[in-house]
Amino acid sequence: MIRKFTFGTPVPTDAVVLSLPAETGPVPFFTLSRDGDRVILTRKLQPEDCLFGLGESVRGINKRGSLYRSWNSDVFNHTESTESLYGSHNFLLFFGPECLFGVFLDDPGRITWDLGYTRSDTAVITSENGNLDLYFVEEASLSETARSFRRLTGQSYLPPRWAFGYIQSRWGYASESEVRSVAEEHRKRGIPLDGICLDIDYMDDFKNFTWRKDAFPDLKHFSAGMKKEHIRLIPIIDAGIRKEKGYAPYDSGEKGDVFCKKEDGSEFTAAVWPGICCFPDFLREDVRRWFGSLYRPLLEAGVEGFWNDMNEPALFYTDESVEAAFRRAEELCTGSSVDYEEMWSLNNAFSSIANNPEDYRSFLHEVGGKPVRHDLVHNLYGAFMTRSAAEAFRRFDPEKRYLLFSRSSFIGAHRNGGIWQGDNFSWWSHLRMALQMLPNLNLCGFLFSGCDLGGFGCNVTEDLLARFLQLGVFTPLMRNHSALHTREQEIYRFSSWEQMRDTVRVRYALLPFLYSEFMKAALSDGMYFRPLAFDYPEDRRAVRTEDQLMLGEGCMIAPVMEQNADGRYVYLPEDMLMIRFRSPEDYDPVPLEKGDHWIRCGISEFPLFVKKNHPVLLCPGGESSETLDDRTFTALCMADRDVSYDLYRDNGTDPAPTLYGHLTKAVVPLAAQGSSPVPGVAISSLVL
Ligand code: MIG
Repeated sequence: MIRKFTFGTPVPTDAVVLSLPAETGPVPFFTLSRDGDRVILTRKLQPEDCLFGLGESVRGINKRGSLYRSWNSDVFNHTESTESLYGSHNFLLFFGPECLFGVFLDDPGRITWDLGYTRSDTAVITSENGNLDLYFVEEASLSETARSFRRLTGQSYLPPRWAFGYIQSRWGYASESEVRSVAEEHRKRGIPLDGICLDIDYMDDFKNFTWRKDAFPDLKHFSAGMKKEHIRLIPIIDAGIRKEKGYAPYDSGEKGDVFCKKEDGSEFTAAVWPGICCFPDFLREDVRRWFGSLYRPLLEAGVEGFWNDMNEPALFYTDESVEAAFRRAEELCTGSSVDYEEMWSLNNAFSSIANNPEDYRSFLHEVGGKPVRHDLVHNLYGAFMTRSAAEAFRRFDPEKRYLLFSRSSFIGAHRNGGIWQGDNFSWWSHLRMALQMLPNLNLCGFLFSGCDLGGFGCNVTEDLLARFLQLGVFTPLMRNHSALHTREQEIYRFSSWEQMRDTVRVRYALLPFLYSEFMKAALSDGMYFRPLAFDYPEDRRAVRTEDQLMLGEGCMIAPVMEQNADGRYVYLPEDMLMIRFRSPEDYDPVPLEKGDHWIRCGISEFPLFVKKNHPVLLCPGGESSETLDDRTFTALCMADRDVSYDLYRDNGTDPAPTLYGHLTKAVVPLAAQGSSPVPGVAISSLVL
């Protein structure tokens, strides 16, 4: 059951697809209060209550105990205490012995989530603007509540099949020859690869929708050549458009009056990579159409995938924010020296030049012909940029699925694209953070997601990259990405590249299986990754497990996330089959009983756990998703009855993926168990 309440005059956010009548009268589950514009929801928490949700945010799977703010932010450098990341996903599930419901604030402005932070027994959710639709979702189980919420917000984005391949990315690849060499280094070593991202360096002076003619003289020819080798180019597009007469996107934008303005009617400008930029008003339909049409030359050059960046939007500086800092400096530096308090003020004055709150208050959008201050709808900007791109791809070729993932997002954008988890660091703690974020992203609809494997900022270590990749085997987006000036992070840069290659090869052996698991989750409004609580709500241990995830219908992952560890403890809420992988050809299937287990996992090993009567299908793999042999499978299953498997197998780009069928051939005959080298485990081969 879904109930809706409306406060003030909400701006359309495109978050929900069902239009429900708003109720009047008291809201359920919370005490409601007002403070000026603010709408405040307060609820007592019982000791055992757990909170799941908030999508992209730091800390645990269970969000209880901390404070979060919905305010999309460019936060390279984020840590455990960062309150806001790149996206705002305002859905939270309350789960305890006496409660089970979800609350969704369809509110694009700033929200504070004090989830047992100020008082450990109280949750306080504050909408700062007070213009919002408030939804309560109540169903019989956690999974059903999640499903009901997705019915409200719409089916998750479906990427093309090739997007499940391994993608190599690095800020700095600047020419055809560099990209070609990355491709060759992978191919020559047998490291599977499906895509290479082009970061801002492919552009002419970082100007959107241009590319450097010296470095990419014939992009169409180049991309066609790469595609023949089953490698896609995935260029980046940023939000800001450089203000420069003679640059076509600026000229047409100015002509169409598409850019956000200040109150005095002048164009709002701020510096980002290309220098001084204007910002398209993505909230306007005509502007989305205009911006979307700018992707066309790249689509015509054969590009089938994009990533959208800097769309919080990130602002390096404005004239105003620089002036304010200098003014403050002048105020402080009246004498010849400053005391330590003044020194810190000075420091703050300059560090708030970027992404300054005043700047976000200083420009306007147009909604329904009326001006709306940016800060009141801030969290929609990236989502509407994604929408603009997705709508353009559908217009360009309605028969095809494109890859699209964005940095900034809001619920609703999950229908149009995936997201990556932003600028993480090459830290073990960020490996754990990535894992913990994934189920909450899924809960908010973002199934196609993954982190920068190896870590974006600072220098990766060889073992950390290996462990990141072992998580990446299971994340729908499997992309190795790193920042300019950091240690080179391509697999082939490391002495143990063969082990990492084998890890990627396992991904490809599992690709048809993981693709099917993804499609089943997406098409049924389900979750690809779930907290263990969803499958074992009665199991107190499972409910509090923070370092393992359920995957698809019957799997569980538990990656090693500590340096120098030779394994880890894993909690099995029921009997499961462990498959400890070293390569697609070399793995240990081990049936394990419910309970705690020390699982040995040397640096080149990683486990997958599978519930009884759920087969895992391994194919022989291949160097790309398009060349892998997906007709020959080894099915592994701990079975006490005949089982079958629903396999999705299609051309990978049709708008609707097709179910190959109830894979009757995947029936694992009980008899096979007798001949299995592992007692109790059916290992059968099948050829489609
Ligand atoms: O200010 O395009 O998150 O993935 O490599 C940094 C350069 C801009 C931020 C993205 C990152 C990308 C980088 N970008």
